Amino acid sequence: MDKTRILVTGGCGFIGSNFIRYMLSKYPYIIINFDKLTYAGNLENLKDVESDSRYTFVRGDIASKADLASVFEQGIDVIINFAAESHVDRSILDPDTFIRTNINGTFNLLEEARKREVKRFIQISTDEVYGSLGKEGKFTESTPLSPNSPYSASKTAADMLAMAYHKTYGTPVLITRCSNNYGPYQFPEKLIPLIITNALEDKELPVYGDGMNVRDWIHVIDHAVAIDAVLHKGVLGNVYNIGGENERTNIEIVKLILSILGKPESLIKYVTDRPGHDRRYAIDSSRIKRELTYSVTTDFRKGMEDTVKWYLDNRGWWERIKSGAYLEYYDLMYKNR
Ligand code: NAD
Ligand code: TDX
Repeated sequence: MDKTRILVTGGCGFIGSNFIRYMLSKYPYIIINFDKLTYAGNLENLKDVESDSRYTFVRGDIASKADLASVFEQGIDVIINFAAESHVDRSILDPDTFIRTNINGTFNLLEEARKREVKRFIQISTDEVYGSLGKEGKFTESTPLSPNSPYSASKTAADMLAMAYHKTYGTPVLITRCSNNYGPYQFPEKLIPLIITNALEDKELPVYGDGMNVRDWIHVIDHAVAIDAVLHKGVLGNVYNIGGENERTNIEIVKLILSILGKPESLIKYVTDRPGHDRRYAIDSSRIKRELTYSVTTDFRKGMEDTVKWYLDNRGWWERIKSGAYLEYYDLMYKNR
């Protein structure tokens, strides 16, 4: 059996938990999930794999060198860094933790990778590092980095550190930059789960600005498959864009959810725009498709119907989140809009 030991940071969040489940179902690897359990980390997301002997959970903070040292002493072959503060609106309200986790945390992981000679370090980045597009064009891997929010600036800084470690120390870094994910276990502060769960509760659906901002949506499992390809076939030092080939305006997404649920459009409420709101993201994924023979397989309509069904079938999961501390943030976020 292959005893490769993979450290997945942030594995209790949305993408990390889907990725761990996917990897355990496909490979014999040992997975160590290292997560701080912030408001966004939830042990329930991986309840079904807890008894798998190849899986271990370690509570820890990537911004703490001491927490990291103890996990690295056990031996790590591969690092996949999902751990991050991930919500743009929160980064606008309170950027501090974004700098600490996304920049200092990634720096600490790179230092461990350098000292302990891990075989691969995959930095999970985002298309937001490229900034905003007008009506035409797509981000390629060589588009200049031009982040607009504290969140995307912190992710850009982490990418630059990772690339500098590759060039200076030969650290075996690979970077992925994916577009907007959707699917099960996404925290209900992000557009799609917020709209689904608010609609189920017959609450207002806040749409920022004119609702015409465009995102390129990808199912979280298609993202997991792309990371799998980068892990096994990616060339060290490369950046790989990952897109869903599925550009939609926000208002289209909201109306699609309402039509799947059979709820009225009168729930929609246009609210004050997000400051510095990026207008359009579109990804050119030709490199990963061509060089790593990757393709997206989830049909968007089917993926959205399955996602809506997941939130219907897992009401307890999101009701517990929405009745807790998250409410405070929600009130702060939407009270003056
Ligand atoms: P998420 O907010 O759902 O999960 C983040 C996880 O990281 C949580 O489990 C949290 O507890 C953990 N975490 C936060 N700070 C930590 C720290 N200091 N130490 C250890 N763990 C910590 O985020 P997500 O949507 O799953 O995003 C995962 C990664 O993918 C992020 O790096 C994000 O930038 C990137 N990304 C997200 C998207 C998207 O659409 N959601 C798209 C592209 C890239
Ligand atoms: O209530 C809302 N109303 C609204 O109109 C929310 C929460 C969002 N929006 C808009 C803002 C964006 O144009 O919907 C779009 C999507 O918003 P988010 O779900 O917050 O995602 P976004 O800001 O695009 O960032 C996401 O994709 C890239 C992730 O949160 C990041 O972690 C990832 O890097």
